[in-house]
Amino acid sequence: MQELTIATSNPHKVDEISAVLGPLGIRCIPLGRADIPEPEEDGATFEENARIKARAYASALGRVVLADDSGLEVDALGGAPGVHSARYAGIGATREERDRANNMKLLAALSNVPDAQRTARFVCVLSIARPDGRIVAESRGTFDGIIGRAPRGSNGFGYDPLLVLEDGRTSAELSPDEKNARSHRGNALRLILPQLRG
Ligand code: ITT
Repeated sequence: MQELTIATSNPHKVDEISAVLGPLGIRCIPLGRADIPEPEEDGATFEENARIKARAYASALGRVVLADDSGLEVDALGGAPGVHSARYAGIGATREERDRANNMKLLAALSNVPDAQRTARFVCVLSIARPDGRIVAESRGTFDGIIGRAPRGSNGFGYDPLLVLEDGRTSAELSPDEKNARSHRGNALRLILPQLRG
């Protein structure tokens, strides 16, 4: 069984990535160390931020790592919150509090926007780096929907309760397997796999 370190502070990402890669014989190792300073994600794109994280953690650990930069693009907001999705509202001591505040801010920003203009998508960029800083694989996946009028569902994390899919359910109403089968992260993982094998 191969091992791959998942360079993220977000346990939900580790769970989703492990659920896809585990059955394919890749054991995902969480960071598990609090002493590595989180790099500043000051890139203008998901690609730049994914590379920043992958390089920083690969160099600190001396191991090949996979990093994930992701977020929500809302068309009526010109693509915001985009790369700023994690700290859109800028408040909350815990991840759950930050997610709730982000969802409330997004609903308020869209309160006057009609349903037809509430199109949005999750984006996930995965980047794999070696300790010398070389990026050896990269992929991007997306997951389309519209932003609902109120949060629904208790699975997933982040903006999942607000992204309404074609079948009327939100991303937070999908089981973990259903989400991975359709999501930005699941799609990015399926695209990076052939590069991993190489
Ligand atoms: P790391 O940087 O340590 O990986 P993070 O959670 O801060 O953890 P990002 O900087 O990539 O990760 O921010 C991603 C944010 O985008 C995340 O906090 C959510 O608010 C949102 N997001 C990403 N993927 C999502 C998903 O699958 N479902 C719902 N929201 C998601």
